[in-house]
Amino acid sequence: MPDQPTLRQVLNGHTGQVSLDPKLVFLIEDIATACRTIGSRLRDAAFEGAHGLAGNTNVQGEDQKKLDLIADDIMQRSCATSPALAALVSEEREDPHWFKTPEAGDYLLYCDPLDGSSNIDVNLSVGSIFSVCGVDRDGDRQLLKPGTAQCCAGYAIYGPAMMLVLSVGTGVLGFSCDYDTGEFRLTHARMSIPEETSEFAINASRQRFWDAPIRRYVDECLAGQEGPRGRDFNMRWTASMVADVHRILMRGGVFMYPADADNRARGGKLRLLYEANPMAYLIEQAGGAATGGQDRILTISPQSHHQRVPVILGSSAEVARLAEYHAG
Ligand code: P6P
Repeated sequence: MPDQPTLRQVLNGHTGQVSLDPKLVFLIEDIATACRTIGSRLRDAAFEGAHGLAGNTNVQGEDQKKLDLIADDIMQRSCATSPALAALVSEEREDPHWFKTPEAGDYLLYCDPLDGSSNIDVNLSVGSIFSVCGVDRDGDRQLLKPGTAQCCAGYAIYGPAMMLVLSVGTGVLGFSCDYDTGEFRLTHARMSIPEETSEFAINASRQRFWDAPIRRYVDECLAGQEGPRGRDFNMRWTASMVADVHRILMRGGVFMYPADADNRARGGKLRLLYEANPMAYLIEQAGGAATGGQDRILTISPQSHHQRVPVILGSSAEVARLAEYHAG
């Protein structure tokens, strides 16, 4: 029987790592319950005929998988009764879902209920991403907050093991699911990113669209020991941001989904409120850095709920090098 502290014990301050508003503890536990349920639905999907397309598209114009909608419904139902949750912004919903008036709720939840869903039907890692901000006391319905306003961010990764990785501003905590009891237990007490790395992640099939700074960075990595970097590099691309970010939190690396000639008119590929901001928050809490190429992601002032942004994040020395190339 594992004896590591449970999520509830950590959130209630038993390990001395966090001290939280009890209403935020309730919300994080409700999010964890949703992720646990999503994880079990993914495991049973083949038996429930839940694979494949739902037959419609989301606000992004992307084909929705059946499990995208199932995960969104689970997240909404699990958090609907959370005592302090005012509103939910979801990748799968065009408009925010208000549970309570801003006066009656304390927190706002932004989520990508099932990230990387193109991996589901081929049984590769996917995840759920979440971000929490406080409600403005003046009661306005302002949901467009910069990443610096987050009070909690994290993800669940549905891989060989199901994990919940989160931060409330005091470092990054990793919890593994004990399938016998369903408890999330603290197995990674302080996740941190090495400053240096020899591993990069980018969708190389987009090379023809890249700007010069990205092309230069990747070419130098590929040149290996004989090149300007003087060492060999490894490349990974999982088509699941959660899986790539988790690998970087575990062993370092740099993840790039930059603006390019093809996506620049749309603002980039990844969504600011429920992908870039929560992941940038985690990466910075783990000692890394996160930019759109040069400027810090967390300071971007959102203009719309589903705004897309370029993302470069990971080991700080590599992110700084890429910023230098962009400046040059
Ligand atoms: P591509 C998944 O759809 C996602 O939003 C991220 O999880 C992932 O990093 C990226 O898109 C993959 O994009 O162009 O490689 O399919």
